Amino acid sequence: MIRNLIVPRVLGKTQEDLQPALDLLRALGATPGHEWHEGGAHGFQLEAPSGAVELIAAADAPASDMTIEVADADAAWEIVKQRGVKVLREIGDTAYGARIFSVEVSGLRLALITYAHPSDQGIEGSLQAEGKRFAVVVARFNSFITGRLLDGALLALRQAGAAKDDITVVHVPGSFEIPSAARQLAASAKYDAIVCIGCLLRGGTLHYEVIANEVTRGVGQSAQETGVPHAFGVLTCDTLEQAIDRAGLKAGNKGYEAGLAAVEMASLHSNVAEHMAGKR
Ligand code: DLZ
Repeated sequence: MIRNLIVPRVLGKTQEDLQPALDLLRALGATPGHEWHEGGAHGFQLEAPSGAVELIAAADAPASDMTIEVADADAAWEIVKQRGVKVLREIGDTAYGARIFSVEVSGLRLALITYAHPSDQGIEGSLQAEGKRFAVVVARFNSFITGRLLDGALLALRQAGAAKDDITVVHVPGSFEIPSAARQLAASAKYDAIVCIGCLLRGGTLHYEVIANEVTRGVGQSAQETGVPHAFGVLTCDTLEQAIDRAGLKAGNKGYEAGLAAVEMASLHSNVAEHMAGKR
């Protein structure tokens, strides 16, 4: 039975040919998935929270190779403009109430669409991190894994537009120490979101359960009591192999996902505050 629908697009012969499209899609929030490099050929899968293949019967062929639904087309438009990507169609409204624009990158024609104005669907955060400040708390224990998670988190924050100087990385000995450092940072009121990164490997001891419970509870408590969003990028794995898989070597990088979650929650936090103040 079908497990995944993969639509391959050949964008050139070298990695440089596809790099602009890869960079843009990552900047828009696509999660890096499986990638391969063999005999001078390269493949990069990009994942999204959901995907669909649309089969169309119509007199006119669609003017794009791929349609990407985004939470906020205007925010995506800003990202595209900042990167100087070739615009095929300026942003505008459709007859069916959507916001849409299209661009061409690496020869790929992309249509970006938001089906209804966000205010019609409720309040959402966007993946725009400009002007927002982040702290990343990372455990040194199992640093082979946490280093990769940290790289993923920093990549997500930077791709979303966070300035280098607006990101503070704090190192702690192990996952058990994450909540207290996260709490101190959150309480300083200097950060819009905190990203927590660690790796717990079961190893057959009770200690694992104790630390796993404590770090989860402590991070949640810090978020609730300070009101500052905390993204949870702490892996709890039975084996090192599982941790390697989740640290970007095979299927995704949980640090990257936590970075994106922090960006979205920082944005959501502002949007909800604006809504409460009657501005939205
Ligand atoms: C002690 C310990 C153990 C057994 N396992 C892990 C682990 O898998 N991942 C992790 O991040 N930290 C571990 N630690 C260290 C504790 O988190 C903590 O740093 C020490 O108990 C000192 O307080």
